[in-house]
Amino acid sequence: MFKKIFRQDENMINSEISAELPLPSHVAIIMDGNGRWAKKRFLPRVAGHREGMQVVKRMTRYASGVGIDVLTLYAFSTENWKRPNDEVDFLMKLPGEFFDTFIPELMEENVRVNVMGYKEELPSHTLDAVERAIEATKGNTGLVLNFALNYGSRAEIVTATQAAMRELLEEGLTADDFTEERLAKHLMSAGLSDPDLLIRTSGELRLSNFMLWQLAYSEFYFTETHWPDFSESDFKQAIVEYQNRSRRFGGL
Ligand code: V07
Repeated sequence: MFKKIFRQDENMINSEISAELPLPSHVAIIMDGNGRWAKKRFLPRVAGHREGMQVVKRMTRYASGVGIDVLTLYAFSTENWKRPNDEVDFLMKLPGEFFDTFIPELMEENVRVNVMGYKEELPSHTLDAVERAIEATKGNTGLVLNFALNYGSRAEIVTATQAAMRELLEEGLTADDFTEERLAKHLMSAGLSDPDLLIRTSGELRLSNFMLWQLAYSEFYFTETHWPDFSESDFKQAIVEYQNRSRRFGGL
């Protein structure tokens, strides 16, 4: 009896993405475990971050190929400034490195880069690279590759609420006119659909201040795999699991 259940799980791992069942249109990923991956190999943490960026490139290719519309990646949280200076400095160089090594392929694959987060607080060389990536790809119409960079969800909700309140006052309205729609249109994700699927790697089962509003109805998928080890087959497994849930709970 247990054997049968085990076989079923095994089949799921090996199964393919279904063309009949809906794909997640928007996938968000908390790319955790770069430091742990490096530690296991007696490498400095930054080696994990560098490897992690290569995985970003591969998963961008994969998501684009599968036909996902939006891929949101949590690259740097507002809490990450507390890390050692040299690690933060290294991380702030990654957008530039990403731009230099990946823009031709992004153009070829018709990928549009978007960044949500408090960009003003980034070092100018980082902001520069981010703006160049956005500018270079702004005409592309395929996958939206959305980086959360210096992003924190509670701060985002507070800022959006302030903007919505200002709007209410200007229109001579009252607190009772405040609605979900009025708030949502001031979030940094305005214009993007809410994520259908959230993936978090490396075993932590927390949201860590990531897209609290936008993830209200999303499916959550957790894996023990550290981000630098995350592969196309892991991504596929998450999508297949999403499709199986949507089949079991179809229409809800
Ligand atoms: C970062 C690599 C992925 C693993 C998680 C942390 C380290 C890509 C970017 C990036 C951001 C904006 C942009 C282009 C690329 C990035 C940071 C860290 C800070 F426009 N990867 N990656 N930014 N890591």
